[in-house]
Amino acid sequence: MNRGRFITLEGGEGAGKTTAAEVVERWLQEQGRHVIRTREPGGTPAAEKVRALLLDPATGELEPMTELLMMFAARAENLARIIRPALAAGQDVLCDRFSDASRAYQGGGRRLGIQVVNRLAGLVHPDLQPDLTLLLDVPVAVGMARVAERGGDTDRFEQARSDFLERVRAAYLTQASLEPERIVVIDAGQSLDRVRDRITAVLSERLG
Ligand code: T5A
Repeated sequence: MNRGRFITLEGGEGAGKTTAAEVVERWLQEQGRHVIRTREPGGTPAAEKVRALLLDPATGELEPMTELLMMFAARAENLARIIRPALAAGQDVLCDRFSDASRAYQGGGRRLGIQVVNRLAGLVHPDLQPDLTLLLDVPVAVGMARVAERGGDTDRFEQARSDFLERVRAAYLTQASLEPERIVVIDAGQSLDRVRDRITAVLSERLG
């Protein structure tokens, strides 16, 4: 049986990944694909507990390496229990964030650098990379305004300073420039309708 396709969504805070996920899932289903949706950190009961700790503002400051290792610990669980079995069964997997988020947030934002993240990725998923990554790119101020408008409690990362979020954005864009075959940058500062249309066009072009 052919392995399913592994598609990831990335972006800074308030970029609109949730909306994008719905567009991608519907498009794949219209192609007759069985789609498994998951997210990181999270996706399994244990990984969701790690997520809760990582996102809770009450956790306070963590050593950047601690934060990175926790992201990869959760990822190892998600890979073993959700992602790999689904791909092996021929199902497509749509994952809200994956190792590019570690490159951007811990590598760039927390200044650990890309090499250390790549070494962990090489240990945890040496044989598996996303087939397609949609990077929803939005200026930091626009994303944060959306988060504020959405209301509700903000998590540990949404409370980060804008210079941290600028480094995250820059690291994402650098990664996209290094891997243009895998990572497609979507201008997520446009209206929702335009973002939806662009995502659909990219999916047709890359996976149709
Ligand atoms: N993290 C994660 C790491 O640091 N390292 C890692 O390795 C990993 C895996 C996870 C956090 O963990 C960090 C990064 C994250 O901070 P998360 O829930 O995945 O948290 O990430 P968030 O960015 O917090 O997810 P959100 O659900 O808050 O944001 P979304 O999904 O990007 O945005 P969404 O779709 O909810 O949109 C936000 C608001 O904007 C509106 C929406 O309606 C919504 O109200 N909106 C638009 N408005 C106008 N025009 C558009 N084009 C719009 N698109 C969306």
